[in-house]
Amino acid sequence: MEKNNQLILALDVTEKNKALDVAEKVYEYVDAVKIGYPLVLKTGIGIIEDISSRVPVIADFKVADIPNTNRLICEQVFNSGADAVIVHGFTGRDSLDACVATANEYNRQVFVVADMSHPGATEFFQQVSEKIAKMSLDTGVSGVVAPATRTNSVENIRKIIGNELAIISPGVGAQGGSASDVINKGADWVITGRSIYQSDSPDTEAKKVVQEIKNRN
Ligand code: 3DU
Repeated sequence: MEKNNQLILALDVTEKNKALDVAEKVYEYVDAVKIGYPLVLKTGIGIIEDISSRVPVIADFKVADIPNTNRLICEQVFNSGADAVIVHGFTGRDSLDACVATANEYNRQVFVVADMSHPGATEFFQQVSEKIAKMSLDTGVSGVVAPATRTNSVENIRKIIGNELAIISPGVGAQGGSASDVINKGADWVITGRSIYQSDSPDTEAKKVVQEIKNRN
């Protein structure tokens, strides 16, 4: 994934035509499209191939199983044409290693969820997020996911991972996070879904985010 506009679209619509229409409108503004369970469960995994012919696809399946099952899941994800997969780290190093080994076979990428953006993340996730960030170093992953809704977490995780890993950051727009703030705190890309795909003009919304990032102080 090339770092141009620093924007990743979260394409969480459930109708194939809507997905293709929104994607078509925003291709020029996004560096990747993130596709997860809502769209794949409704339309089938072929949607990843459809979109990946135009732009890199990050498959957000938050893979969280034993190593063998993780390997089987990642094989299907990469066979579908995805460029990267998002996996959980709390399942432990062996489960993460299985994802990375599979990604290496396909020459693809892995991102690890280091912290989450919703209020409930403070109940359990925050207590392990630093450990997950540390564990992710030297594993061969490309980066971590950290929340735009809590930029102090992004700042902290950036200190832990240095420049070795990228940070992709969801929570901009509908969840209240600011694109310029989280990029200033160390994120490489922001992830935005609803504020773009629910808009009457997804291209205008995507362009706004890109301009906010480019013009930030
Ligand atoms: O809130 P939005 O509609 O902009 O979408 C955010 C996307 O990022 C959505 O796909 C969600 O599942 C994902 N995500 C988070 O929002 C927060 C996380 O910590 C991890 C992933």
